[in-house]
Amino acid sequence: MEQLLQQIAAYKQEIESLANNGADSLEAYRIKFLGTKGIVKNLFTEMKNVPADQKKEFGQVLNEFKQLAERKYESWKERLESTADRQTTAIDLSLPGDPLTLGTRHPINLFLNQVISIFNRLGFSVAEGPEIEDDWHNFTALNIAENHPARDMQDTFYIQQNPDWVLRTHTSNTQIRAMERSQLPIRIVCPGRVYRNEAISARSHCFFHQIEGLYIDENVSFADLKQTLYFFVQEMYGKDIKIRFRPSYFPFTEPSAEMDIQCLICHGEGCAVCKRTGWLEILGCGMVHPKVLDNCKIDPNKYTGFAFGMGIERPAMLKYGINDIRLFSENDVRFLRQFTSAT
Ligand code: 2U9
Repeated sequence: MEQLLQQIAAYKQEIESLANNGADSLEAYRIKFLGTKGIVKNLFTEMKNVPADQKKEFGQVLNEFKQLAERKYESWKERLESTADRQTTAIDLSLPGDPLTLGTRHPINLFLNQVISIFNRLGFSVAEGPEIEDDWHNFTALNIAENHPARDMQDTFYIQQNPDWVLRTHTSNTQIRAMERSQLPIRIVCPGRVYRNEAISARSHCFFHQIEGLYIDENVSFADLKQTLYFFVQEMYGKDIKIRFRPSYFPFTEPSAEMDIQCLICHGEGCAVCKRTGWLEILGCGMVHPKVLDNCKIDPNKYTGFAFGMGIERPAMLKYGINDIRLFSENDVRFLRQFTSAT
């Protein structure tokens, strides 16, 4: 009797310590304790060896133990069933999935990436530079004189703490830095944000984006410039695009020119977009001024180069049918979500 009671106490402990694992463990438990050859059955067969005067007491202990083992089985089973229930109701495979909201590329970057990819194919790599720039890299090195109107407070944002610093007015600062640093030849395009102190309207903003290009080597000619830019617009707007060059003036190039493409809307007939001229001005360009080469310690007698610059917002507005430049910088997701493809 004593021995049996000890045995039962040990079984009770075992039952209490069971971790309530999965359905497999539950079945193993059922067979071990409650099965036809299980522990409970075996203990009942031990009854016959218990002295008659102790049978009643032993019977009670045994019944109690049996109930404990059965309760354990029932509660364990119940728990398993209820979690299985929850799992099947939580994931209803017949419901439509949650849509994955993918981000979209900003139209400015879509346009810039296309321009960059065309110049990549001609061997130009991308160079980037600071948006807060010193006077030398934004103006002086570019042959923009002290009294040039571009430096005027009306056009340039100056940094209050240091009058030598400006918000760059073009990405040309990056070309100057490349010329000061790089091994020749140089073949780079410089995309980025630039700042001008202008009133904000549907047509103009106090910051916008540019891409400029620079190619410096021995024997680079104006013919190279024309062919490169012609290739660019053909890739961008189609093989049949018509172009023209008009003479112009920039302090950092000599000679300088502006390049027009035939109007994309009226194909030269004259319309509101091209102001009845049949042409759209798309970029400025020229041969790098010898003084600019000299400023960057490049020998102008040995090396020549061409440069160009174009604004991004105007042609991007034309391409995507956007009528207000402010939309680019308002971050309205209803606007941004409309640009879903790479084109
Ligand atoms: C270096 C030397 C020369 C870059 C150039 C232009 C002409 C030009 C404008 C286009 C529209 C600026 O965004 S815009 O307002 N740019 O017309 N940019 S040549 O010439 C350089 C640049 C760097 C060292």
